[in-house]
Amino acid sequence: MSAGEPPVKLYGVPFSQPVRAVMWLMLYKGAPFELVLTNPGSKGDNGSRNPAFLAMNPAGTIPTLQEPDTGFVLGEAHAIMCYLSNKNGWDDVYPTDFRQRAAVDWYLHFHHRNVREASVGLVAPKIRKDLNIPEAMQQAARATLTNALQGLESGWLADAKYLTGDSVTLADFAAYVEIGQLQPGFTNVYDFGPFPKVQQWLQDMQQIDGHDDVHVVLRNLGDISTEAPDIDTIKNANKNALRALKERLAAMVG
Ligand SMILES: N[C@@H](CCC(=O)N[C@@H](CS)C(=O)NCC(=O)O)C(=O)O
Repeated sequence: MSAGEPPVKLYGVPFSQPVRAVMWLMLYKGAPFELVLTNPGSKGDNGSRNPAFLAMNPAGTIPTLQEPDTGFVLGEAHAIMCYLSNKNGWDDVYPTDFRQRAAVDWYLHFHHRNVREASVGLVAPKIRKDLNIPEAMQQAARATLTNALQGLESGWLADAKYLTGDSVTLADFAAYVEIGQLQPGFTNVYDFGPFPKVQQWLQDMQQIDGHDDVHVVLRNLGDISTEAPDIDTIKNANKNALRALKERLAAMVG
């Protein structure tokens, strides 16, 4: 962001994995933003399926980015992260060397029907009961996730600290918000025992600036492995997450 530019608006909620990926990137890079609370799937005033929101993003999903000065709107977390990196010259997380960049893009494309299944199979069924995700779909999603983790263990992370090499990139932020949410300490709904390299990567990612700020929501939600959280726990997790975020953003601009 250049001096004098108003902070971008980011539509979303801290519970959303792809929203967390974008927020984490922005905190990591010290780029201020305004989080515009938008309830995923709701047709209400602040909902992502409200006609006003659909006019902005026809897919009706969060995150959505809007630049107040230019009116430019963009959906899809990975498109948003690439755009911000291009615009701001964040070449460390989205390298300009075309092969290194392609390696990041490779993971970002792979993510959608593979690692993203973590939410469909393990987290959403407990938190978003309204989605009524069929048991067969949950099982298929869990199997897909396990295959993807095997790919990370024996491929992407076999000889590298991060997914595409020795330094953190957009690929890591995107992957962690899905995989990391399953850890003990957060929802605790997956056994990472067979994946030591993935476990080490998870630990390394916890050291990346901004991790704690965007994960307050999961820290507060706690272990959901045996029982789905009640509505008060969900509300409090959200409230505390927003407070933490507000504090971090205030410290950044102040
Ligand atoms: N591929 C999209 C996925 C976005 C997505 O699924 N967002 C969910 C919240 S985590 C959402 O907005 N759901 C509302 C809906 O589909 O109605 C991205 O990465 O941005």
